[in-house]
Amino acid sequence: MRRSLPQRNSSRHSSVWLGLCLLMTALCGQAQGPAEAAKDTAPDNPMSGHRHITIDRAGSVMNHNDATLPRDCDELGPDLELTVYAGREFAAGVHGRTYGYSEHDYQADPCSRITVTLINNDAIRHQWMIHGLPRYLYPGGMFHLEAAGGETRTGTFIVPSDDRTYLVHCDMPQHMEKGMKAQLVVGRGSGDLWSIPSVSDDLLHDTYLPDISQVLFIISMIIGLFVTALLLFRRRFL
Ligand SMILES: [Cu+2]
Repeated sequence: MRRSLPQRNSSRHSSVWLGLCLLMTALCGQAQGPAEAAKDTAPDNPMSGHRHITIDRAGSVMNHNDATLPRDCDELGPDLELTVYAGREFAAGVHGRTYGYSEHDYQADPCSRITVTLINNDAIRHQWMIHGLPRYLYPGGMFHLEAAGGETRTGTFIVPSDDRTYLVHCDMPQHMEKGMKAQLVVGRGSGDLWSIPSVSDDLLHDTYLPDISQVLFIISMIIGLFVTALLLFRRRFL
């Protein structure tokens, strides 16, 4: 009996090691699952992605919906097509602005089906993102287009029936603050949003010198030089 005890211990150790190996194998197998899933959503694959998003290196379309009506719409409203250009040229000459859209104020009838084409004229990435849509139909309450530099993306969404003003913007850092902010007015809307270029005033105001400040500075310099020359002339010759 005493001689057979080490053999029993050895057998128990083998069982423990076998169990550990099986457990590690199972964990490794689980770890490969997300990795394989990540390959499916890699930007190299144009058909990849989440259920609500189509994405590749050139851009993305999120929450495209051209068929399902919001709950409060009995029937589909008019079709509206918006072509929006994005770029620095739409903010040229405006204090505090760097980026802009070709239009910053859009109008739509209730229950409209709106197809937006975002054309990015810049070399950097821009977005056209609208907020406040019903979350039961649009996850996160958003519809979202994103186009890399020089690229174009198109997508469709259907708005609810109520009169409301929706925020549209580019979510790249500082792009909204620098001018890429717009609004979509459905029906009579719910009031203009602040700081919409060409529509509403900024909430906070920066102070700038008037545009004629350089001219005034030059004129004052000329007057100063003239008066100084006149005084010197009087002191010397009169
Ligand atoms: Cu942008």
